[in-house]
Amino acid sequence: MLDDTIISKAIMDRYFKKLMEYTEMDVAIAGAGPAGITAAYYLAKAEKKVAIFERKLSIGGGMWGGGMMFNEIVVGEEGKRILDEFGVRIEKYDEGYYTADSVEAITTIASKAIKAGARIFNLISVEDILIIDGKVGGLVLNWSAVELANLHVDPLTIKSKYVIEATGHPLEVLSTLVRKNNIRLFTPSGGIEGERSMHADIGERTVVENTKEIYYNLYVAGMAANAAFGAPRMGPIFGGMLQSGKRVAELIINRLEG
Ligand code: 48H
Repeated sequence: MLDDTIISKAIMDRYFKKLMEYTEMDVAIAGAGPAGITAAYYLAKAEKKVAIFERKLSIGGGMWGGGMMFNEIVVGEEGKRILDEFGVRIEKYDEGYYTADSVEAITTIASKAIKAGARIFNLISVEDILIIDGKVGGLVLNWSAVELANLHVDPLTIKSKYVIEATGHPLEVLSTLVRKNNIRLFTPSGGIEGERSMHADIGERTVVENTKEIYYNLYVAGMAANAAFGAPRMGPIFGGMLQSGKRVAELIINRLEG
């Protein structure tokens, strides 16, 4: 006969063991969209200890919805190479334009990241950032339910050598960092430059260029990178998100191993 309390104990035991293991790590990522998950995959593949904290019940950010809820995504040549590496099926649409089923894309990328050793903690919101000696040193976390219910419950903190801000358009981690601390970011104005209107070609290119360290030990990736550095959005072409995730992983691996 099944014992109900063994089921409860198994979940609590296993979950808290998992969470305890990730109180300190190499890289903590805010946001499990395509950029954050791709970054986690490449970091885990390089045997770095990495976890993603995602506010929502579901992972995948804006990728599920393709464009206007049509669940197909478009990628260019470089995005195609990354999707090939993940084993996502793609179809050529035109010269330099490829499509993939957005559900297949995000589930496959997430599965590869987790199997490579990355951990994803869903239902946890990043509400603040840990600063140690003037540098980013980790994330301040709370249950998303606490945030949603607007309860007065204090958060918990984890430490990481590097943090990746991959929360997409709203740029939540960076906005909090700027709002609460009198600091200058590594941007031209020293502040958040802000996202510009649509231009797929420029947006796709700049999202990779803008993937970099924006404050000591804090990197921006994905849509957050363009929002931070004042570059355009690019619509439902997702190759730049994948390239940005790969790029941020490479930059941090070099720092960790350099
Ligand atoms: C924990 C959080 C918090 C928080 C947010 O929006 P995303 O999909 O981000 P990217 O950069 O991987 O991909 C962007 C892409 O989806 C997109 O929007 C594009 C290409 N837009 C172009 C256009 O023109 O519109 O994922 C971010 C994730 C989401 O799952 C959020 O729930 C999560 O971050 N998140 N998680 N703590 N404070 N804030």
